[in-house]
Amino acid sequence: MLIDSTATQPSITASSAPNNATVWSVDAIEALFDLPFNDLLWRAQTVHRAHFDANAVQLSTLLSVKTGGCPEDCGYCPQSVRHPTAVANQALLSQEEVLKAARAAKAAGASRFCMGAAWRSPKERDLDAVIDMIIGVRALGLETCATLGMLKPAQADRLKNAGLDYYNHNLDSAPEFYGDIISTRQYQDRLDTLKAVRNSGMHVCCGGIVGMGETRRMRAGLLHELANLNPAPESVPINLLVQVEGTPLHGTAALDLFEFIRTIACARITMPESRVRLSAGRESLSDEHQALCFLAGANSIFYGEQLLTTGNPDVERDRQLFQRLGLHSE
Ligand code: SAM
Ligand code: DTB
Ligand code: SF4
Repeated sequence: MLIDSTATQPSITASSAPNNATVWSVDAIEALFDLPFNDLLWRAQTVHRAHFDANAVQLSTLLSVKTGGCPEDCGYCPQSVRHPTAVANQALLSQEEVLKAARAAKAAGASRFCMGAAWRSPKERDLDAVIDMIIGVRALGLETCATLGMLKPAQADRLKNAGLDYYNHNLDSAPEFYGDIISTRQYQDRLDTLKAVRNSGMHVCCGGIVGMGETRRMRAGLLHELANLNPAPESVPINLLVQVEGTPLHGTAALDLFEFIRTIACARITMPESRVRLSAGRESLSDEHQALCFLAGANSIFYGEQLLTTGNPDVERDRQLFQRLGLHSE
């Protein structure tokens, strides 16, 4: 006998807040994670199709504009000055170096160019230089994104006025796990920066990392925080920890990749209108795993051979994958 298990499951739904915002509890998100894999993917794909072209994937290219030597102690990050990694420090690039990379990204087909800096927070003169980069990249016809660490409201306003389209600042983990990973800044600091970005009128890019030794409930807790930012971030990068030698998290037990795909599906269901980005860690995924991530509702990737300091699939491999899957870029 064939049984439709979706018909026998208790319904898992979000409730509505007085201002009509959708509210997802950690319990409800954990219940999504607990669904049979096929039911979860079916549900995610249904939500995905109601909001997006199911075969379109947005392409963002990353460039590290200032590398290494960061005073923060994020346990996953090869750029922290506190971790003995092989990353070579690089001072802030010139505008011309950045524009050269942006032109190449555009020629390869990227629609957004993301500039990352290993800072706790930018100084005013750093911001002056990054603003010149933003103006130049935008003039090439690319969307712009930057991730520069914590921002004060006036700094967010300056970036918005310079034309920055997106600011990336991740929550990284559930609140209760955060202190195990980072001690030099608090969860509330991150929420404050996100508020400054939102209030400035820029689009918010905010996600996290899985595979850091967290529990399923903590993965649900991270998505709970993201989905309830109200409004949810426009762009949600889901990173699979890239284990770099010398970082405290090197050697963490690898996450079951089905659990990674479940995380993407739960992000899609709880943030139906957001771009969910299959982010760091893609180089270690097979084509088949990536196809399941797209089926689960991922509709954005980092595109180009390099993330910030670690590798990413090369452009040719991605072109072939898109062709085999009938995907097109946006
Ligand atoms: N310094 C700024 C900050 O922390 O906000 C901007 C750059 S920082 C490298 C941007 C994000 O990259 C981090 O918040 C984290 O989510 C992600 N990241 C860094 N190292 C990673 C790793 N080894 N694996 C997966 N994601 C990583
Ligand atoms: C995000 O969520 N992932 C990107 C981007 N935002 C800045 C960074 C991934 C970094 C992976 C490790 C590295 O290359 O240094
Ligand atoms: Fe510094 Fe950002 Fe790396 Fe943390 S994630 S150590 S803040 S570069």
